[in-house]
Amino acid sequence: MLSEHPHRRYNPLTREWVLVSPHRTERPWQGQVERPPAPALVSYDPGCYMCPGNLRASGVRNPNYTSTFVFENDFPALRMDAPEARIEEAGLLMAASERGTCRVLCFSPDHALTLARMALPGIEEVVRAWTEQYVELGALSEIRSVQIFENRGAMMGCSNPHPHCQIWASQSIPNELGKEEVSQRAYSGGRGGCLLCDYLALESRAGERLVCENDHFAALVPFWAVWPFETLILPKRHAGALDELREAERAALAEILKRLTTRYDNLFETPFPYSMGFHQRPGGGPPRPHFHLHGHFYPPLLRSATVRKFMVGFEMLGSPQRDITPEAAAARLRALSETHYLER
Ligand code: H2U
Ligand code: ZN
Repeated sequence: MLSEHPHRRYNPLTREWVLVSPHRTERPWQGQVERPPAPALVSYDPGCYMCPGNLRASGVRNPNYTSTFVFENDFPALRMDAPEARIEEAGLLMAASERGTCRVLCFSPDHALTLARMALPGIEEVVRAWTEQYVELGALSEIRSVQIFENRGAMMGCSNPHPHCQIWASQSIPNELGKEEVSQRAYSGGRGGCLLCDYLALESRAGERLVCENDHFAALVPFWAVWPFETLILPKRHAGALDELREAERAALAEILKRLTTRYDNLFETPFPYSMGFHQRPGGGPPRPHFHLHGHFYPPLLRSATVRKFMVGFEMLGSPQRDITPEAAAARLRALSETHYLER
């Protein structure tokens, strides 16, 4: 029934529903067609504000870095010195000042690389840098959430092809992390155990939504995926954040990231656009042993490199909807090679 007919599925992390309409991709498309993204070809771009030795928009010059490189965002969305303020009128007009800090992390000095095409030791350096940032920013007394995310490709609003991610550390727990935290706490309080440990055990038995795995991590299309080729990356051992991972687990995370992003690029043989990021245990408040570290990949492409999914219409007014089943998406991703198409 689920592979053939419209139905809805429940996301236990957000407690929201998604409408699934199998076969709807067969409808004709006369809408917007995107320009397929071209891979960046030069290893150094004199006009890039992230390449080593170049000037940034702020006038600060980047060092001649050789591995990862972190800098304070020159146009931060959050500041540590935001003045304290609060408005509350009849529970209808509510606002509060928000403090935080924003950083940019370059994955590599090589302008042409992507996670998929970086060598494993380089990706391990990226995982190490993410861990350090989580620890360093999370230790600030006012910070409760450290959100690491990568926007990849112009289609996702990424401003620069140089391999990089952003880190926004904030005083409040943002909406998505907040929903997942509350759901995991409720699940654990109600029956014991961990929501994502239990979920991964179910998925390992079923197998049909798994994309790839190694000793310590699994990548799968979640049962409740919204985006066509959305995936969830889960550590197999319960850990709340990157700093709880052992050395071998961090290496395994780097490995699974390379294999998954290579499959993504191979899907349409173009650099695959996405927003990805990690949800990690928030700070402050009560202990949060129920929180399970995970990564989300949200790619917008639907049926080719040139047709994207729009979150409009029913999705804005009703609920998200998807056209291919998560099982069909997982089967397609699983069938792809782990050798990058540019390296064949
Ligand atoms: P994207 O990940 O969406 O491409 O954003 C890049 C970030 O880099 C963006 O937040 C910052 C922008 O503010 N940036 C600098 O900090 N310095 C610069 O010289 C240009 C861009
Ligand atoms: Zn560059």
